Amino acid sequence: MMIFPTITLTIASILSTGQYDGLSIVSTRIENPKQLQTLRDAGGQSLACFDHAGPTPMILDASQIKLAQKMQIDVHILEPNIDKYLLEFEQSRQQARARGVGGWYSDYKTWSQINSRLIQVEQGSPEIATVFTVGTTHENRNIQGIRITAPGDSSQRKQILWNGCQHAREWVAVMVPMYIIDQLVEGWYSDPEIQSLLESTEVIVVPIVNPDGYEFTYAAGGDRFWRKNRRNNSGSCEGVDLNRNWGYEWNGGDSTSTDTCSDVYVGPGAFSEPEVQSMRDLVNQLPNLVAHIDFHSYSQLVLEPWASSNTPPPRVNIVKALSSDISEAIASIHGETYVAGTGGDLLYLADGVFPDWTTDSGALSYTIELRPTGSPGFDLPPNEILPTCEESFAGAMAMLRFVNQPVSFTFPNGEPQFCEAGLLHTFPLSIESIFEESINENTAVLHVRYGSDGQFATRQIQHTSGSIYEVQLPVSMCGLESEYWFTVETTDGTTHRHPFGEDTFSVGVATELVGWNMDTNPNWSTSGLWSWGTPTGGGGQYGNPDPTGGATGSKVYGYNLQGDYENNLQEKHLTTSSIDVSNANQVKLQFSRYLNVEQPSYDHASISVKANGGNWTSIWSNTSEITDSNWQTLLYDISDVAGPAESIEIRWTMGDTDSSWQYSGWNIDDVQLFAPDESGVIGDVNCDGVVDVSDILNIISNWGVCESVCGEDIVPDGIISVSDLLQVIGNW
Ligand code: 0X9
Ligand code: ZN
Repeated sequence: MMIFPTITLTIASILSTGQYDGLSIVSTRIENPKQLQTLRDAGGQSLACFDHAGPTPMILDASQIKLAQKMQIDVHILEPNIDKYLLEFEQSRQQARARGVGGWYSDYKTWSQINSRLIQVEQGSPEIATVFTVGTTHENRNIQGIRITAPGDSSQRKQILWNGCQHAREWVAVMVPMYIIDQLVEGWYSDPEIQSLLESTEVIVVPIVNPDGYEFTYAAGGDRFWRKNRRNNSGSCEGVDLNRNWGYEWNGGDSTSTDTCSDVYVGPGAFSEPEVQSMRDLVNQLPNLVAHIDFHSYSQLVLEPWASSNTPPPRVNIVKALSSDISEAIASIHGETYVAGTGGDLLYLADGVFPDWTTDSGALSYTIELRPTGSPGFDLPPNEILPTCEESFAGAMAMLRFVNQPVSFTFPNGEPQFCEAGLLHTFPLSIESIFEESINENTAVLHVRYGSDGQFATRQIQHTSGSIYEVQLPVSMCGLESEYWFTVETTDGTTHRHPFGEDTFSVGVATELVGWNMDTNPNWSTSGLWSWGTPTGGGGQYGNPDPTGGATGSKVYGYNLQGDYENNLQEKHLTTSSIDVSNANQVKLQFSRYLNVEQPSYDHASISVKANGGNWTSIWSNTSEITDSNWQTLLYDISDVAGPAESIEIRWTMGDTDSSWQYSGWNIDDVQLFAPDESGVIGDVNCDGVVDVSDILNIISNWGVCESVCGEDIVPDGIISVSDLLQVIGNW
């Protein structure tokens, strides 16, 4: 094994520098940006800027830890010996390489290894891949990029930019763009979908925007925790934070600093850095740039614009539709949650960042913070490189598909889950054009059938106003779920289907056992500041303020309708009266939620159920900070507790809470208990479970128009006709 001595040498050289002597990796509970600034000014290094969602990891020496404690910041030592920690990480890399699981993705790669692989990709697939130099750094390294698109004239194709590693220490953010390149190139030969996407799109990937900094994190005498580039600031501290150097809101004061020693140093001027200049010039040469992802680590987030303010970005619905597509696609691979939302809600505001600048240039732009969620931060174990790449590729594919599907369909109030049998279930649908195409508002159509077989009926969807349409979804009388999809035409005559391809939506059928729309006071029992009434939009010291009305109507049950919950709160409950569920063996709880609460290390919100006067069983409690800025409809299966019971009570709990950071707490509306219907039989008109002559007779005697929903209207097009007869016969 020739490779052994070199590795030992690297490890030895890491150990020999002594640069981390006396330093510890600590977890701090920073309360405000000023505290962070004070620690930074004293020479402390933050590993995650300022993160209001929880503890901020930092590298501090003994005196800085004392200073933090003096400011009443909780400090918890995670790693007292950084050299030992880095040595162990180095050993885990060595083992991962030796095992070789994941092939090229078994371990992180240096700048030159990345460049060699880019060249290999180009040499293997010159018809679709072209390597180019984006620009040159302070230390004269080339920033390399690759363009991937089908052969032929690409001037009319949409363009997407994916880049990694503005921040030197975020190693996995280099591997992910490399994997995307590999998969697209491989897919060009084997996957018809990727072939067709590359015929309509040009993909530009720049895996390492900051090669000087990246090399410094590997170098003997370098620093594994380096973030910035390597500008010589002619003083004791080097480097500019490239992701603070962009010309959009440059040096605006949100997570920025003019101190050269700061990790968020903005640089001497907007676009002062060669790396940022070259990426800017690249983007300026992409006339059809429609979407951009700037990959970072870590926290597992899909961050929407703007980073620099809480103002909604242009095309906010579309921005959110794509981030939720990306987040869902990521979760579908290994089940990992990457929360989608704005920086202001999920992380912190930051000025002068790359995706804000591309957003301003008209693209749909995101920051993706890769694995892990927290510890061990930048040193993601090598065996997680490949899974991180796989899930991120799925996210990238979601973006590729999205920009090639120029009409976006979204459910402003969420996708319906269960509907009552035999009713027209009405809900809003938003249909928006993503690019220039305009939508022909009279052509929105619902395609629906009962059960998962047979002919779909079509029903017109009415336009309400703006991008909003009203869907009236028929729900079968006999327990069959409704399966459905939508189409709309753009004025160029093209029909767009949602969901894409052959996919469909479906809603289950359920009977409402009991429901409270909160328009009248249910008079449930309360403690603390729980009360019924109209929320006032107050509070929001952290997170978002309360709403100013209900999900429907104006009244809700809320914890402090005037504002935030209290510090040092004991559990305070809102408890329903006793509910009879003796006739249901499966019970689902649905309600609308508008909740803001700090993460559960500090503050708690929960829901519990008790059966037959027994003990409370928790069915949900917050597992992270929650900052709702919209009403959401949520569904919980409470059959385990309520299924076998005669009667139940449900309670919502606020608290306990800790001694600081107040949020606006619970708001609750439209509480319903459902019992799902047993599945029905296709073709069965009278819900007796058999398809027979009585069903035919029913159809004939009700021949003609069906107002609302009718059992005889088996193909639910609103007319009882031959198509319904044929369904009966076909399912005899
Ligand atoms: O601070 C940054 O530049 C990014 N986070 S990182 O930990 N990788 O440094 C976040 C940039 C985007 N930020 C917001 N949307 N707030
Ligand atoms: Zn970063």
